[in-house]
Amino acid sequence: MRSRTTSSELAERLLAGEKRALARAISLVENGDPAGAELVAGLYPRTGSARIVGFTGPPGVGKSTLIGALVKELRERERRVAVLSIDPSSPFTRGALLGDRIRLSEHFLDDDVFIRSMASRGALGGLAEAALQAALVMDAAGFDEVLLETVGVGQAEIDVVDHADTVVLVLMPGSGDSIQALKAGVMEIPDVIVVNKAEHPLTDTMVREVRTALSLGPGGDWKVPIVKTVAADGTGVSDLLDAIEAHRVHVEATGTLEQRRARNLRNEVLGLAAARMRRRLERRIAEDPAVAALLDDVVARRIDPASAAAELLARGGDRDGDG
Ligand SMILES: Nc1nc2c(ncn2[C@@H]2O[C@H](COP(=O)(O)OP(=O)(O)OP(=O)(O)O)[C@@H](O)[C@H]2O)c(=O)[nH]1
Ligand SMILES: [Mg+2]
Repeated sequence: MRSRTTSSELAERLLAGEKRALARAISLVENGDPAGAELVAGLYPRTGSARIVGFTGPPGVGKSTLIGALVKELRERERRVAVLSIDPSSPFTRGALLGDRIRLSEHFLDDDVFIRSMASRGALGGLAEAALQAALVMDAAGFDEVLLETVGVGQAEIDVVDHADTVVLVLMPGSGDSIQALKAGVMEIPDVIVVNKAEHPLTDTMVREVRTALSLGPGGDWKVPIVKTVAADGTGVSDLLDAIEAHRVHVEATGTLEQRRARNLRNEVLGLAAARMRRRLERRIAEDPAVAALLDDVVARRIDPASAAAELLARGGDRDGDG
């Protein structure tokens, strides 16, 4: 079959680090093409050597600009870098802005830099799954660093940033909501915190607030560094990279990298399964008249919601593919 031969050929070109093959592979997973899933399944044993760094934070704090500056810094340190920018809130590939910004720069012709954006368009709840697969193929393609950008919305079953070995929270002066979320323990403590747009006069106030919020938390064996950057002109970007590398050295030295990856992968499997289950159930509700009738019974107060949920699950017998 055509897809089978192209798939092994594609895998070979991808493992050789060919950017066009990587772009093609990501399109396959983005479109939910079975050839994409097959490709990832075959490549998975060849993943695990890339360092995955996740960047999260409120909209507009400068994550993409910062990543653009980091790519430049990483190239100076002779690393091969892949970037995946994920925007779950937009039906458009708004992250194209990131691609454009870097494409316009010297990296466009650089074989050792690969940049891709993904939005929710078409992916129908499968965005996180597609993004994780994309991160895996970037890893398999031999990039030393895979940078993931997501807006911290935290309402999905899986947050791609949890795939990372190092999580960087990007804030800017005035990101008060995030401070509250950190204080309240709603937001997981990141490994590195950036206060970007540090030319702003309220930067040091912000840094103090972050420090206070962190001091209220559990406090492990890693002291979360707070780095000030002006992504727009590159100020502090080298310090940020040093902080990210220090974290890497720390997790490797203490053996927590393996534990962390094991925990992340376990959560990914559960998250992916839960997301698929949810999509199946939603489809069932939309398509199966018996399920629609069950819901009507709940509305009419003939059956309570918990009993109806139990019945919905007990019906089982899925015939509808991969969910
Ligand atoms: N003043 C100032 N502006 C900056 C700095 N870094 C980025 N910006 C600007 O902030 C705006 C948002 O930057 P982005 O990099 O798109 O921010 P983002 O966090 O990726 O945004 P989303 O992906 O939409 O959540 C842009 O207009 C940037 O030029 C900085 O250090 N100082
Ligand atoms: Mg962005």
